This record gives sequence, C-alpha cells and structure tokens, in this order.
Amino acid sequence: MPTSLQFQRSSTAAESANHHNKQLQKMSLTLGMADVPEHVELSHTHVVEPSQCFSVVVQDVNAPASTVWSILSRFEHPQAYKHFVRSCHVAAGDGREVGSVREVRVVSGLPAAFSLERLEIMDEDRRVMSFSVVGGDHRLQNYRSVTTVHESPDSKKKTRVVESYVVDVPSGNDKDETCSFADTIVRCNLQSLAKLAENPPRIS
Ligand code: A8S
Repeated sequence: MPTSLQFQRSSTAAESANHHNKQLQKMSLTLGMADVPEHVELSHTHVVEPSQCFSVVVQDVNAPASTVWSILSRFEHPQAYKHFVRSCHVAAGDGREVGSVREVRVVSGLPAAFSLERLEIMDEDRRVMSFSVVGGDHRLQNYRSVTTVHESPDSKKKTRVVESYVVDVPSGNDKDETCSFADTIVRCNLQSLAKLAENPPRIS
C-alpha cells in the first residue's frame, strides 16, 4: 500500500534574509528527512515571502522510479493522474521544454475553472520537475511546486516522490487554511500517481 506522509513544518530549516526591506525566508523543506539525496534537498529549498505559505507531501510508491517518472513528467498530460483536471491544452511551447505553458481546466465543484501553468524545471536525469501558476481564475496565486522522484534507499523497485510548494495566502484565508486546501489536492494527486504506477492499465 502506498503511504503518504505529511512532514511537520518543524522539520524545516529557515534562513532569514532582509531583501529590499522584505523579510524573505529560505526554507529547506526536506531537511531532517532521512536518506534524501542532496539534489533533492536543494530542489525543495524555496524562498518564501511573509504573505506566502509552503508545505511538502511525501509519497512512497511500490514501483520503479522510471515508471513513476514516465507518468509524472508528461507536463502536457496531467490528467493521467490528477483527477481534478478535466482537460489540458498546451498554450505555449512544445509541452516538454522549460517555458511551455499549459492551460488546465478543472472539474466542477472547485473554487476554480482553469489555471495557466508554466514549466519551470524538467530535469530528466535527476527526475526533477517544477511548474508555476501564471494565471487562471482560482485562489492559488503564485503557486509554485517542485516534484522529485528518487529511488528508495532500501530497494530499486521502490520510489519516493517528494512534492513541495509555495503559494500566496489569499485575502480572507490564513496560512493553515491555504495549506490544507493545497495539501489535500497534492496528496490526492500523489496517491493516484502511486496507484497508476503500481497497477498500470493493461493494454489488451
Ligand atoms: C497541482 C496542484 C494544485 C492544483 C490546484 C494545488 C488547482 O489546479 C485546483 C484547484 C484550485 O482551486 C487551484 O499540482 C488550481 O495541480 C485543482 C486550479 C490551481
């Protein structure tokens, strides 16, 4: 069974810097987690503004990292595992190169209809992917996430997926509300990614 752990925010390390009189925090969201490769830890280090919140969700998968990555890395086809996505069209670029933009339409029942998302990182060798939200009619302005896929330290057949994000806290909500909303979506996405990787549909 896949397990999903949500790490406590106390396991993060903060470094404060005063940039242009704004208090920015550099947060390492995987610090304190066991057996995290250095490039993974670096990938999940974000600059966070005081008006933003951040979180990290970890999902273990009983499938090889290459299988998980092949599903996750299709930037142009998030509906393969994201069940809140109704459709996706590439609006700029080829959907593979950094700078590509996708227009994601979400299912009804959410406080949103669509989102414009720009591919920020696509590192096939290290299996790191990142996108940022650059538009849309939802409440997660300036959302940016990074997802890494790495082999489990105990078996080549097991994989650990780490997804971290930073987002603006919308007016009328607090940090906890914003993070619990986004965490729920991310957790659902990673659980369905795990299911798909563990039981790929048979082509008959
Ligand atoms: C992702 C992560 C998130 C997506 C959010 C958090 C979103 O697509 C949905 C509802 C919203 O209200 C915001 O990796 C937005 O997709 C499902 C449209 C951005």
